[in-house]
Amino acid sequence: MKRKLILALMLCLVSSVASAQGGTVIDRWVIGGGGGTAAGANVVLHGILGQPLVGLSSEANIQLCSGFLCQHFSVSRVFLPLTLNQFRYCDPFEPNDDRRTNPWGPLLSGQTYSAKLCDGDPEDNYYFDVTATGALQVRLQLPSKFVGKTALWVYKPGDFVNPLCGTAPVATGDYILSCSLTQAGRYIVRLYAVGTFDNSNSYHLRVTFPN
Ligand SMILES: [Ca+2]
Repeated sequence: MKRKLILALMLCLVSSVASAQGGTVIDRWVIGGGGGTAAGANVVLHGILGQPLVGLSSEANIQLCSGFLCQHFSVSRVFLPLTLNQFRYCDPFEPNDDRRTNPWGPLLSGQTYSAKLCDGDPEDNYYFDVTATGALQVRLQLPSKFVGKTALWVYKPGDFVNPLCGTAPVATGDYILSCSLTQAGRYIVRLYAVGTFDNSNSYHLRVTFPN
């Protein structure tokens, strides 16, 4: 209740100032329910909760901005919900956080790939294409803080739910997973860490399969 009262007073104050300066108005359907900035190491969030209209109206000697983001944008409309951040992908294979929609690939048999599981990077997914049945070997080398906290799963073609093989947690820093590929097609390798991340050190992944 107190928050609503403060908000109402703020809107009345802005509106009256605007009117006194010569006719610029804030539309009555503008809602200002929150706002502000929260900053971390590499992330800045601008909160605009409850602001369906963000824009700038100008006259000769006055400009009114009906939203907290006007200092950053010159757009006339912003639609809810809007959350902006400055998250930067921490390896060249991202975004690859969803095995169904954006796995990176194809991985080449016998080639080692280096990537990271960073802060805000929920999981990494890759695919590789198999043309013949046979043995699969996945070698995963982990930075020390991921040992005992990382899951590694392989999914067969057309099944994103039940892993063909894998393990969780991976208990050693140099782990080899072996299983049989009984059909040709596109396979998924999925890995993620639970409760930790590493912005500096890479893991190394190598998949070997018949092709
Ligand atoms: Ca990653």
